[in-house]
Amino acid sequence: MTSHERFPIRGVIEGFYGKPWTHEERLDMIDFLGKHHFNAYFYAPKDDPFLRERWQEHHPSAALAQTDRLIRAAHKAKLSFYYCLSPGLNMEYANLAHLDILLNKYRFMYDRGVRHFALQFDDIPLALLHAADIRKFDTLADAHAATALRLYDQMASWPEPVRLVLCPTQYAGMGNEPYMMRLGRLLPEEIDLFWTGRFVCSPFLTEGDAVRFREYTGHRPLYWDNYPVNDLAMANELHIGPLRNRDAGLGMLSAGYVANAMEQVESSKIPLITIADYLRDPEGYDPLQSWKRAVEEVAGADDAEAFLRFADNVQSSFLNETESPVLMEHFMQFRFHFLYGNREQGTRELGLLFSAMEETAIHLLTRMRNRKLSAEIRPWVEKYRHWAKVGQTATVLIEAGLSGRMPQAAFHLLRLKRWLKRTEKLPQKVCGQVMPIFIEALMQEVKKAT
Ligand code: 14T
Repeated sequence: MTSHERFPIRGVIEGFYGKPWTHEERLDMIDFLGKHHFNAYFYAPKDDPFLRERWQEHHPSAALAQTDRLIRAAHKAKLSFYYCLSPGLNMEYANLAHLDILLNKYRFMYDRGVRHFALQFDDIPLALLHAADIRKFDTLADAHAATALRLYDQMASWPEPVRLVLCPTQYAGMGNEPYMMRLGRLLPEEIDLFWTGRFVCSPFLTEGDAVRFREYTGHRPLYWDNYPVNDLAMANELHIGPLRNRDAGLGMLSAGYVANAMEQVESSKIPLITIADYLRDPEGYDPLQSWKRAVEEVAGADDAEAFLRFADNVQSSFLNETESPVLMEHFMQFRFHFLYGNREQGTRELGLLFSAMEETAIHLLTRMRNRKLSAEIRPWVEKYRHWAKVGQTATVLIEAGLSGRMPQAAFHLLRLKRWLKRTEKLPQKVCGQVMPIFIEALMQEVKKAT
């Protein structure tokens, strides 16, 4: 086996569905990546029509002027700028005119200084659709390999060397699917293949799977990790927790690691810093320690504590099932006090907990230094503030019940139901099932008492 640098490609891909980053956000992200040990930025927003639906057309000149500035900024930051085209929605692979248009579109960017390219066939049907393609190719893998090989061959005649990365249509799985095996066998090892692991969003990426992927396809995988991305069905989650469950040995077994980021560019920096830590030292990587440092850097030292108190309730994702562990512990202790100890003291502490929760929310909404971060997380903080209101109302209901003031208790029960309804209308995922479980338990107590 040839000697191999650890994670040769360390990148971030703007590869999500939804509102693409603005030019300023991209410049800021490129600067950020350069300072954090990354070496590649992949330009691939799903909602830039000139990369996908209208791949045959050139970007309008205003967009091109901006791309020129991004390319220069990336090179200044020592990042490879990957220009990613997705022609698969309607391309006829057998059509030489289509191949020429595609090649010319890459060449156009080559002339503007780009040396890194991706050919993306993700999220299209796994079957050949055009009659000419069905006549010419046995399988979709043959068509994709022929397209990539022809491009790569023609790129080889350009003055300076270029790199080509390919995103397969079946980018998730074990690597032993017929499409993936055939594609891998037909392409030389220097054309890297994107792979998201066993699933589109893989809870674990393991050394064993990486070794098998290489045996099946003849390629070390280029990880496309769908974290922290939160598009489509995940849009109500905010992925601000640390990277987890990626084996330490992937560096030597892969062609690299590319993280798909969130539309929320500032929030993305938190998990991306933990990813940078993992890529720099996978054996020493400690998710929680890295996360705290990342929050201090992005939110700022003055606001880090408040941010972490909030983020404790916004950490669940496919990487981590835990939600609101601190809140849960408080509820466990409250139940102990309520059942066996000092009920008044328990209830008082509960009230303090929910006031602190509201105070944290207001701090983040109004006083956080990083205003961009504050604006991005606002819908989730609003949900958090609503849960604080639910909790406060529940507490006064408990107090009224304990002291036998039944008319007041009935009144607060109505208020509680109203707050609960308002809160449940907000779709953001905050506190997971921890608050609903607490309220459900309280409602059962109320039922018993009446
Ligand atoms: F190419 C890929 F490796 C990939 O992950 N493609 C998309 C990606 O752009 C998107 O951001 C990501 C997370 O939603 O997942 C892929 O898109 C999907 C995946 C699905 F399973 C879109 C719809 C799906 F049903």
